[in-house]
Amino acid sequence: MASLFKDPSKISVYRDRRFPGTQEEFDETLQNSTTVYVGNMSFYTTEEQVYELFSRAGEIKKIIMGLDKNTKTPCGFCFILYYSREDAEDSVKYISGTILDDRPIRVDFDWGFQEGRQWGRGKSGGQVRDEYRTDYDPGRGGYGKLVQKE
Ligand code: GTA
Repeated sequence: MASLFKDPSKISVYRDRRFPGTQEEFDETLQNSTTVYVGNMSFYTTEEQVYELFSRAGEIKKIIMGLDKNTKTPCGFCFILYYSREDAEDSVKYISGTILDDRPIRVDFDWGFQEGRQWGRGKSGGQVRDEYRTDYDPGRGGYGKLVQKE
């Protein structure tokens, strides 16, 4: 069956500022990658829960939990490395938007895990977008980090 993800411009809206290559190289890497990124996770979701849900799309090689660089605790995202491209595509197609720990999670293709990418890049140590949040989100430590500082 033809892949649903032939058009690289539609494959992911996220562009990692730290990818060491051109846009063309980034797009090509995404087309072939067997790694996915999972966002909007609860801080309390465990690696075991992630394994249980994501192994429905295929055999998992490795899970890397995203961590706050100061506290070293989960900060709401992770990377999942599959063995096969087809399983990674199924994960994006069927698991993205489903509910994990009462939250709709987002599954996105990723260019590949590198040491260092597990850490939140926000000034506070967590994820960047978490700092700008103005809502109260109990699954993510209450208010966003910038609001908490006010
Ligand atoms: N494959 O969607 C993704 C994705 N995200 C969101 C993060 N990662 C992702 N990977 C894929 N798809 O390894 C990866 C990163 C890194 C790890 C942690 O997760 O590659 P991060 O979330 O802490 O930081 O990364 P990231 O990704 O660099 O920041 P983000 O959230 O995209 O923000 C980008 C820029 O927009 C920043 O300059 C920030 O200042 C600005 N920004 C973000 N949100 C807001 C907002 N609400 N208001 C104003 N500015 C904002």
